[in-house]
Amino acid sequence: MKVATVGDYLLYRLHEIGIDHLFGVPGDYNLQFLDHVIAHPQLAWVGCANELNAAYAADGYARCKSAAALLTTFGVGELSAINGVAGSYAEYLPVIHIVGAPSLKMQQNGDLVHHSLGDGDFEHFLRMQREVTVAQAALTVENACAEIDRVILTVLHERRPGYLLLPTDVCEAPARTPTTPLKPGGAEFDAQALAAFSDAAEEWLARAKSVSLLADFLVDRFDLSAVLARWLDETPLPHASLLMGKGVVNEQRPGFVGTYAGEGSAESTRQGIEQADVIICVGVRFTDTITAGFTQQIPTAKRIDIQPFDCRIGERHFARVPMQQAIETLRQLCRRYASGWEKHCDTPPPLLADAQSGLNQNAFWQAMQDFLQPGDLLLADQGTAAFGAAALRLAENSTLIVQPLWGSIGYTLPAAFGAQTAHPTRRVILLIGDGSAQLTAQELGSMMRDGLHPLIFLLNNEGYTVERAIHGATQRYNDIAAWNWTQLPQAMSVECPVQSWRVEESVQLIEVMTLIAPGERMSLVEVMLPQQDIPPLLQKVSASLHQRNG
Ligand code: TPP
Repeated sequence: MKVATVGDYLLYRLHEIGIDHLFGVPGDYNLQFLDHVIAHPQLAWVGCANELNAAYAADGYARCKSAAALLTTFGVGELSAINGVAGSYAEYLPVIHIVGAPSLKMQQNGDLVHHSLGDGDFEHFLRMQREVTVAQAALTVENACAEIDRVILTVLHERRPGYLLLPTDVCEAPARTPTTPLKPGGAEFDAQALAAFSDAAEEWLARAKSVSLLADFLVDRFDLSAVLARWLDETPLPHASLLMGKGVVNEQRPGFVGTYAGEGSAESTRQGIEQADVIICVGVRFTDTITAGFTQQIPTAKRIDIQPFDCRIGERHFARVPMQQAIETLRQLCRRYASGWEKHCDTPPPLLADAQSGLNQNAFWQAMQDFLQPGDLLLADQGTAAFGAAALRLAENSTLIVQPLWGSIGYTLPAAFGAQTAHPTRRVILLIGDGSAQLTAQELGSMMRDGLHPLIFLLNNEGYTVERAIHGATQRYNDIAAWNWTQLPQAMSVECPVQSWRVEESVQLIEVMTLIAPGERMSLVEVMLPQQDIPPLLQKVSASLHQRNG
């Protein structure tokens, strides 16, 4: 692609790092840039219904590709997106947020232009974005190319969002095709610290009688799932992930004991992890909702903790020992010492059989378990959906997208749009509550426009059940407007290539599941569930949250 302007240069770099789509909403400060996007031979524009959804879609895309890009307009657009970008920051997703801004000339004059606060200060929003991005640049004609490179490299290194403010005249300023490719620097590495880490780990592993492993989302974010898989294939230690990183390990592999959630875990899962002499944690952050309120029993005294850029063994800290080197070191040590460790571990318990015939949470999750296929890409929103999905045993090569730390409801619907755009041939299954879907439902229209075909299970339990479980079970504030869900796709697409069903009985659900199983057409299944029914993990989490808020 020929680079003639700064706008072209930016697109060249985005494409170079593996981005093929740009999500966003037009505005007059980014329209010219959009002409360059449309003219780009490989990069596709993906228009969204609003900027919040676009940010969520970019986040979903970044979970499936090397990075994502988001385009909004100054002030009104970028501030609508900021919640989504903050989610990407909290949960480590490399999203490059490009904001089309008034020209430098207007800014220097202090013009009272639309979408500004009317005080001639054009940095209000840049200052706000600083809190949720790892690198920012207000581009000028002089600095543009170098700053674009710096921001992109920082985003790739830290796996968190960056911000580029692109004034209209800077976008059109001349630029040249880069002569050298972007070279992401590796994590800072200290050979001495690694040797000390290796010695200390050996001391622990040589005398351990049992060793377990917890892996979580940061393994995925720093692209080390394959490295971890090699380790676990060689030495199938008793292992688990937490909900946030569910899918990071193959749940069908020997040694997998279930999804760990502190006291919210199945007893055998908990014992399989907690009772080992040494517990190796890789890429784990213990946050409240995935540990049933910090009830994990993983004492520092028996924990080896591997983080992206440093490690700990007990109280000892090893700076500049990156995750990849730490994993390789532990893999070698496991090969040497694992023969002396206890081998028995339980497989994850099956979902509880339900004597009742009615369609309830239990029946739904059992049916969903049977529905899963290898390679599925699931998304579960932050209601009963995510807490129910925690108990599923995923098929091989499956992915689960959840957002339990940022926990912004409605996130998964546009994230499914982003994920399916990245993986058009995978079967995408969206599990979302009626309350959550009301926040971002507009993006169904964009998915239909683009011919995408996720299978959507809309859990209709008449309102905010997860909130009812925490507080105000029957209060009006936990009710929502009753929508006619099965009619919605029709209203959102003139062509409407969607099939929709409403199911009230388990047998209906199972029958519909067989019809939609191939995943070749977009399907919306409205699943009617009891208003106060919640999955077991959520019972424990909500009790803990209620107590903490009290
Ligand atoms: N607003 C945002 C953006 N995010 C939130 N997490 C909340 C509000 C608070 N909140 C958490 S869960 C929830 C709310 C309002 C209700 C979710 O209801 P629904 O999607 O219907 O799921 P259910 O638990 O009923 O299955």
